[in-house]
Amino acid sequence: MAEAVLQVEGMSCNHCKMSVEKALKGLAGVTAAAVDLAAKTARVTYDPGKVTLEEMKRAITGAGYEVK
Ligand SMILES: [Cu+2]
Repeated sequence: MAEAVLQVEGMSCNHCKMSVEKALKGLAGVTAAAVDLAAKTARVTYDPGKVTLEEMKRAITGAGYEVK
């Protein structure tokens, strides 16, 4: 398992936090996703053999947020 911290822009409330976490957890290979609203980060635990950072970024962008 690997861990990554993504910088996510555009999250303003708890709903945003849940949307981003849900988008990440919907990816095969992501085992955990935790958003810190104040820090604007998403900490992701994932299997690098199953999912890439690019795919995570695309999932977040697809949910309507921006990854820095
Ligand atoms: Cu929101």
